[in-house]
Amino acid sequence: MSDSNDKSGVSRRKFLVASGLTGIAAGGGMTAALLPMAAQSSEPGADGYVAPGELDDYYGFYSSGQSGEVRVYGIPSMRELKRIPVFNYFPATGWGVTNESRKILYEGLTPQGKRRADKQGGILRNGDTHHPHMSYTDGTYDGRYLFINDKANSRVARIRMDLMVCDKIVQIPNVQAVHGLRLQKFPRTGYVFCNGEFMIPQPNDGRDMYDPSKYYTLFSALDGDTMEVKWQVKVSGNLDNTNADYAGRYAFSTCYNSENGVVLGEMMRAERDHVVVFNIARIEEAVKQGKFTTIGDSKVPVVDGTKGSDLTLYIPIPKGPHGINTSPDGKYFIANGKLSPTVSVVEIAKLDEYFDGKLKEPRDVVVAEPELGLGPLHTTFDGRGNAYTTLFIDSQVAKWNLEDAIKGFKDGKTNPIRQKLDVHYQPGHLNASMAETKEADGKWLISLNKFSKDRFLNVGPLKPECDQLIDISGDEMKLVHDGPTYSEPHDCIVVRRDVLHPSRLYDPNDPMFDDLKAQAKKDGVEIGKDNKVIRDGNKVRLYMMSYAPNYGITDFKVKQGDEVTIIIKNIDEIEDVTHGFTLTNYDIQMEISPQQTVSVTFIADEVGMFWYYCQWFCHALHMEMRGRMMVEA
Ligand code: CUK
Ligand code: CUA
Repeated sequence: MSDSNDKSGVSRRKFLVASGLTGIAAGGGMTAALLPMAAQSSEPGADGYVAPGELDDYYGFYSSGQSGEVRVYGIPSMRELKRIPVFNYFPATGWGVTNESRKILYEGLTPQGKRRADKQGGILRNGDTHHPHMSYTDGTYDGRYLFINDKANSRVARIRMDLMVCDKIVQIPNVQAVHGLRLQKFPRTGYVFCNGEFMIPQPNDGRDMYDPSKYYTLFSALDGDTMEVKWQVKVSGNLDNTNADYAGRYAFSTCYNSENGVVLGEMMRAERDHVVVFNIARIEEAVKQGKFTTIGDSKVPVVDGTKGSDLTLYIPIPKGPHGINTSPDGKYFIANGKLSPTVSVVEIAKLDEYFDGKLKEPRDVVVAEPELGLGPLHTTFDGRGNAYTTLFIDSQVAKWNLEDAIKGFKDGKTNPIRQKLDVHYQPGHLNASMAETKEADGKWLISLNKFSKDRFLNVGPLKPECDQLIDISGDEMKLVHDGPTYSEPHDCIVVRRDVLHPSRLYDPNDPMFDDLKAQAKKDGVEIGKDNKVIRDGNKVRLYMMSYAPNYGITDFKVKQGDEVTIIIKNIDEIEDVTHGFTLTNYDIQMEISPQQTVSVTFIADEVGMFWYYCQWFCHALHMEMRGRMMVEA
């Protein structure tokens, strides 16, 4: 079987259109009414229609806001393919239940985070994901990892793209509300840059909490390979969104609270806030030379990048800027005005001039500031020189031309706006296919709209969002599809499918299983070969295999109060034959995919007979796949 993610997408697409036409010819008027777009369109698949059995050309990776997970979509069909649990608890896979997931959820927490988790049975329960971004090599996606922030508990997670499961979570010390997150694009990722959104007293141990003038926040860089926080930068004002250039030299963040306010009125006072630019080489040099401090019990080096520092540049930007987006040619970044109808275009080459002392005024790096409409939040690109900006208040996407905006800034008359398209309603992020890379291809754009109002069947006061698919391959944007999504994706990236090569089965030699193998070795057991119960004082370890439709052990007994660990390897090698282990009335449930080994530990505190069963439908005899645990008094 050939790799389904190769570039044969083009030929599949042609086949799709051809077969669509055949259907119309054969089926007469009725079929034509159902399939008109494929027939009328000169652009293959311009309607976003992907026939049953056909594969999408792109993956969409969506955050999920306060649901705490990552979602995987097919684009352009907008079919939801998978939910990857990250900062949430997810019974279907046992995320937050299995020993392996609980270790990932716990070990990267700060001491304060661990104390909080300990009081709640070892996990933090909430997450708020906003910004999913895929690792880069040389300015484009390399398909290794996806990183995502958690605003609710100030964490960053990494997802392995070969398995599409989370493998690391780290809580960022000394900050609250990790919001903006972007990755180093060149030479590779490299750094994961993240913003602590809220200013807090430092150290936050009760001493200065009534003196907001002492509050500040930090910009953090972690190492995407080790997931260690390498350094932090103390800044003036707060930090909202962030991004990086395509040369590995700069990161830049928006600030909507340059006033250092703690209530809304105070945060709104200034006509201009700012973008702060971080000079990566200078920061690394300062850390190397020991020009840093540390905060509280954290050992992370903190350098001073507040106003006046030569590590940073503060560019005044009107007013409360939000999203910040780098053009795929690497020449510009765009700060989106939010409370100002403008976006500010900064030429990245001018940052070099500023840091070299050739420019005097921070505003000299701004090369355009077009007025686009009300509430510009985020911008994306088509790789053909055009930018697309969401207008939250106007409920529109504005398409505009970058070079014309720069011309207009000089001559005061060139109008860069090409088109405004109504979206439904109140868009936040938007992202075009591959637009966050130097391979932006300008085919599809997703507008992630905060309100759906009347676009779907009414489901009560809490409604889905409305993500809209827009064809941007031609001169005009065309709205082609509405897709409901639930609480509450902020952002997504659209990734060409050939970038990814996910595994079909787990690899039993994956290092993720090393801990279990080491334990098994001590117990004289070979995982995947033996079905055995090991007693070790009041600890019981049960090793078994699963294979459709059987468990290796269908009866075992333990004593009340025993600490029981169940270790199961699914030895099926057939793709998609996932088993599960649910221990009834013990609140335990987990997934075991082919060639995966998982474990769960619990105290057998209730006496009696308890059935366990497989909860993933795996076989005609799936209902019969069960066994009994006897807990003796
Ligand atoms: S933020 Cu949500 S719409 Cu968290 Cu990226 Cu702008
Ligand atoms: Cu195994 Cu259902």
